[in-house]
Amino acid sequence: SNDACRFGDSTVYQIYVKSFKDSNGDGIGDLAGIIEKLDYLAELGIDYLWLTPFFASPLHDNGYDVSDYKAVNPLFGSMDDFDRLVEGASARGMKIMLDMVFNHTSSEHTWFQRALAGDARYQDYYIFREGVRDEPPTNWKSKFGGSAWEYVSALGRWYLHLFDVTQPDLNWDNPAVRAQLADVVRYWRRKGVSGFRFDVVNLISKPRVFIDDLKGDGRSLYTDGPRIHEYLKELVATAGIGSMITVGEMSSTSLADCMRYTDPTRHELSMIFSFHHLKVDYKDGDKWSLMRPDILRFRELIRTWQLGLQSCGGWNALFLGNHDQPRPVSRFGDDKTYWDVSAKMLAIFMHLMRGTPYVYQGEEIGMGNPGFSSIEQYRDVESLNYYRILRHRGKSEQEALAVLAQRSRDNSRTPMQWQARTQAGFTDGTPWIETSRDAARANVANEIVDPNSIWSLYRHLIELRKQMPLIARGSIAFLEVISPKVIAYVRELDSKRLVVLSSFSNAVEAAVPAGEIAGMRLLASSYPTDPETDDGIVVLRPWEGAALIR
Ligand code: TEU
Ligand code: CA
Repeated sequence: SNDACRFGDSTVYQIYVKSFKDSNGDGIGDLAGIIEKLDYLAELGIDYLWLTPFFASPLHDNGYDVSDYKAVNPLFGSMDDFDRLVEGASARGMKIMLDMVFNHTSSEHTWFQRALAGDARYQDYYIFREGVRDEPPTNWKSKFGGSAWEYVSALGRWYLHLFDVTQPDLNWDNPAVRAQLADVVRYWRRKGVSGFRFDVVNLISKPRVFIDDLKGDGRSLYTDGPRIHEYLKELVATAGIGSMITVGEMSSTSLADCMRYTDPTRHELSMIFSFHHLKVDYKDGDKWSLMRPDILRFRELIRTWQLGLQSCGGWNALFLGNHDQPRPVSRFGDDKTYWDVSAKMLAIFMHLMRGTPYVYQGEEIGMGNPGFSSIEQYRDVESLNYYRILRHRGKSEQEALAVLAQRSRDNSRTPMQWQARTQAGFTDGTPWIETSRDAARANVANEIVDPNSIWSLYRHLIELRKQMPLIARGSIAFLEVISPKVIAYVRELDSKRLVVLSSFSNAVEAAVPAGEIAGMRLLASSYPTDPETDDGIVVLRPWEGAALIR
């Protein structure tokens, strides 16, 4: 079935609050800064703003370590700022989505502090195991490096942290925990929030018994766990958010589970983020081993997930980047010779698929990786940990830095580039992380006035989705292609047909028989002219992305 998701004509914009706009010169983006830019976001045509966590936090993981779910971190502003933001967005027809980090809290959360002080009730909020030092309960690894267990000598117990040691995992098998978290969602819903993103939500249901993972780091034992579907359904029902936009971040998930998460008849979530299509440049599955993206695999994963979720009426969140990923134009495009052409191809490819597109701040102006070359430039806990691990594994300083320059999460966390001036117009002070040097070519001020800019194409694509039911709710199928560097898909609704051709190549590539696009009109392209044909074959120019309609 092609049942339309209620959010098929919407586009979400992800704001990494710390790096979007600083209003008071302390070098840290804030809520008041977002308010200053609401007109900008409305002009781009955005429907939902997803804000990364701005709650009380010691910021060991930039806010994904929450110490009070109902308080605003004073570094980012006040509750009053938040209320003004909701109002200002609503006055411009935009809605707010918040990021709920419910797999873990900060170790500074009062629940964890009470647990550490010996309160049994709060110890049951987390995952503590009796044991002796040097013998962790299992061999599981933290996603940020090292063991997933930390020993607390005073208690003679270990606690589980799938992320940083300052991010203890919550015990969702405790009904009191589930009630507390549903209460947090209700709190923000009452404050005028219209949707939610749930951080690593498929990791919340841990196995009944904790055993060693003989083949890996533990993820096969705790991912999409035994009661995950039950817990999601319960959370959505008790928080009363079943009609809202909800997106689950699904770490190392399976298609079968994502079909269940988004099948509308199951009342779990409206859509999911999965990451398999982004791991196609991990050599042997290792994020820290470099390889060029394998486009054949990428195509196969996109196809499988698009068709899989279509088959059950489920729904994909469409994205190529976020605050944890390198910049798409540097990773899947060519940020040097074909900078704007390849950024435009990626935009067309992503925006016209079946799903709801998510634009990560700066993507709409083609921001690339900043090319950091010294460890002092990095801020992210994961990058700093892995720098040490890579050095320990015998990599030279230069080699370790070359890996970080491609893989660090800080690649996408540099300040948003508003203008071609000092600190790209992000702050009047010193930013918390260095501004990229590509602000001269990639910035809002220049692109917003140029009808041929990357930005103008994003605006066009966002508008098309609202105007054309074919894009919002048409079916999708994939065409056979000649070159392994080309992806071709077709959207159909009633008698309308849209063909999207995307070339992930620096060279000229043969795509499909010319008959596939005969008599069609160009709707969007990374080049100013129609695709060329040669001897009955559509031949794409370097990084050509073309959408044709009939
Ligand atoms: O990320 C979850 C996650 O597993 C990753 O994308 C993570 O960045 C990757 O595994 C590292 O290689 C979410 C948030 O988006 C991220 O910013 C947080 O750090 C993480 O959860 C913990 O809350
Ligand atoms: Ca600030």
